[in-house]
Amino acid sequence: MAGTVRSISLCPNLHEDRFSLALRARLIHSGFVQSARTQQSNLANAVGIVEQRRDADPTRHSVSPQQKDEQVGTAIPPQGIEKEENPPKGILDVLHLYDGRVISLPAVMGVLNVTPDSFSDGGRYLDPDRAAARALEMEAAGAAIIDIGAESTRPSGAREVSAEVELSRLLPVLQRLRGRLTVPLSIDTRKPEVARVALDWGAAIINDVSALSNMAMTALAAEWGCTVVLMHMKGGPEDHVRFASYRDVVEEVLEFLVARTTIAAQAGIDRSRIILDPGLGFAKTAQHNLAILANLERFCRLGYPVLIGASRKNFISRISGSRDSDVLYGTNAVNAVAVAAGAAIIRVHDPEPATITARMVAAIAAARRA
Ligand code: HH2
Repeated sequence: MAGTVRSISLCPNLHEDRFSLALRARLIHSGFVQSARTQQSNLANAVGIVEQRRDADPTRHSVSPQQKDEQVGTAIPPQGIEKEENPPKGILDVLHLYDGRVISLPAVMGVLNVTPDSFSDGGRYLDPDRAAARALEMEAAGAAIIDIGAESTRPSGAREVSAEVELSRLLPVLQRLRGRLTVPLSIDTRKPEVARVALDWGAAIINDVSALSNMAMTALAAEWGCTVVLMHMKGGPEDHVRFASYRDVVEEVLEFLVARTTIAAQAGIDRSRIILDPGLGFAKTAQHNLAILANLERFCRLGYPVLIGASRKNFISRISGSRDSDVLYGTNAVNAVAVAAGAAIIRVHDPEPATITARMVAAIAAARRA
């Protein structure tokens, strides 16, 4: 099994290995194979995880035999879901990936945009060496997942690019990260051709801002057994701003996400592989974003891990001010509220402050439950 696991990042295109991995991950999830650290659920244990990780060989491959079934990520204790919500056990305090790795929740997802035009870091990481260095830097700063995207979805002026262009930006970075990045990679794309290549190169999560609107993407996720982020948006990245109109934004986004989970389940995607995201800033005004954040517990009560991507978005600078420090503090405030409400993953450009924020809020939530 150890050789099988290693082969996912070193020998792309080995279908048998992929299916062995998917099967093992399913067995772990269903309890037939016990994850070594699944039972850890308090702050002391979480700190222990980090200490063990620091002792581990820092040069190990992205999916090494030792790393299999290990929790990855920071010393953030389990999230603040109220007991009476009775979330499905083993899903919300940890996230099991198809390759056997386990992420402690809440977790920080570091954003890496290898684009010329992303709204906040466009052009900074087009050079593959800089991009790879940034991924490793974010990992060192506490990111438990690195989300890499090669097409901007910014609210104004985003242009769809071809799969070839996306891949030409992504591949050199994936090549440089292979064997160097310890934490899981997520691929931010709407295109199944792009997602397939990223999975071949070791990605474990598909972050699809169109919530699997392309059936080929749905089939791909089901085939691999990988985790998928289903995000709410109306329209596409090019024109979603035009669709920022709702009868009741919270109800409509909830209904949309529940409907997408049904479609995913019908296509054979296990519910343990689904992460939900209300899509802050996508076809939403500042008021819509605030309404969602004010009602975030309702999203978390659906029983799926919830991802919140507020980092540096327009509504934050409108409220907290537009200097870099204003935007950072505003982002931290949103992340604190999100984790307190039960969000499992916060997607950020600045992993270090997000990690500290999440750790602090989650520790308070754990104390409240104790
Ligand atoms: N936001 C952006 C991109 N991808 N994915 C999810 N799941 N949730 C989000 O909120 C989200 C996302 C936009 O941010 P960024 O990647 O920094 O910008 P750009 O799309 O311009 O590259």
